[in-house]
Amino acid sequence: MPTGEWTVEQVHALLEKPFLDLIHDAQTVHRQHWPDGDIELATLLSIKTGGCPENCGYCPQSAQFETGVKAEKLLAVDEVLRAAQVAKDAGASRFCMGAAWRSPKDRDIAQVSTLVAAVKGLGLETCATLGMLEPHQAVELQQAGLDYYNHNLDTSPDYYPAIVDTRTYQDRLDTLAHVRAAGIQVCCGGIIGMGETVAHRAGLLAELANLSPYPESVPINSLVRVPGTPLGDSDPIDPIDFVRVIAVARILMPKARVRLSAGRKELGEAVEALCFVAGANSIFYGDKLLVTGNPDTDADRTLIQKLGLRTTGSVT
Ligand code: SAM
Ligand code: DTB
Ligand code: SF4
Repeated sequence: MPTGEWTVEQVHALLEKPFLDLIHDAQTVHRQHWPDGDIELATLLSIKTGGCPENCGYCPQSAQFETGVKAEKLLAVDEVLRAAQVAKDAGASRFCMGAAWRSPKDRDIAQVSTLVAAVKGLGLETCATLGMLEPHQAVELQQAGLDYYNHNLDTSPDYYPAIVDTRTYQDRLDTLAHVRAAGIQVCCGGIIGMGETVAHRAGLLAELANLSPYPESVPINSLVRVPGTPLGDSDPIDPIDFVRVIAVARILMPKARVRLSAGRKELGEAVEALCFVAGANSIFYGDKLLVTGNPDTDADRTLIQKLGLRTTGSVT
């Protein structure tokens, strides 16, 4: 996949382009690179919920905040397989397993490897997000059949310390490098609505686009404002600004799956439709994200039918 050298200033200028010009440019790039125009359906499951030692200011699963999320143990294989089968039957093509870990232990990796192999056996693409990985852990997951690893940069390098201080941006980049070296495809994106400036958004997008190669999947989350987290009473985002971020992600990373991720309940159908025009071609599909809500599958089926969207899996 080709990688462009984008400066933060260039990306900032794109974010501030007249809206109709920006959307036209993004849709043009999108049509060139994705002639089928299909939308990927990815379903999430929290396989290990809550009790995380990190202090990411947006996250309901940190043990440092009172959010009402209880710490649970890793789910058993049959529970995960049941959820994966439901996702597959509903039309998902990718199944992403999330764990509230800072960095898994080797015995966690062995257990997750069993889960990955079982889910892969159902004919689904597999993705996992487990926190920071060592190189040998990434290799073990790849050998178990892991197709994608999700590890978000979340925001720009300069704004990152305002959001989390229990790890560094470089820690995130190191894990992404280990994942890439192990031959796992990279899923990496960020969150909009954490009080960041347009320059910070440009910094995040430039960082993602300049990864070499850039990620195969780019989840763009709109902050889910969870009471009890430091960012729980952040100002809501302007939806047009969110669409701009999707459009610029499409222009910078033409071959990536740009995923409309957390926060879809608040965006509403019309803004989501604009995001598809701007080049989003993946959504999280299923009633729940990790611990917070998502539009239910019936609502998404209606949206898919209303817009006549083609999807990677078969939705009936
Ligand atoms: N613990 C692992 C990690 O941090 O990489 C994996 C799970 S963590 C919940 C995965 C991602 O979910 C975070 O990097 C962040 O981008 C996203 N996320 C968490 N809470 C969110 C929220 N309230 N709103 C939007 N995105 C959120
Ligand atoms: C991503 O970028 N967003 C997902 C997934 N990758 C793991 C997680 C969103 C979490 C939203 C809040 C919650 O339910 O915990
Ligand atoms: Fe832990 Fe991940 Fe939540 Fe941060 S985002 S607190 S690392 S689960």
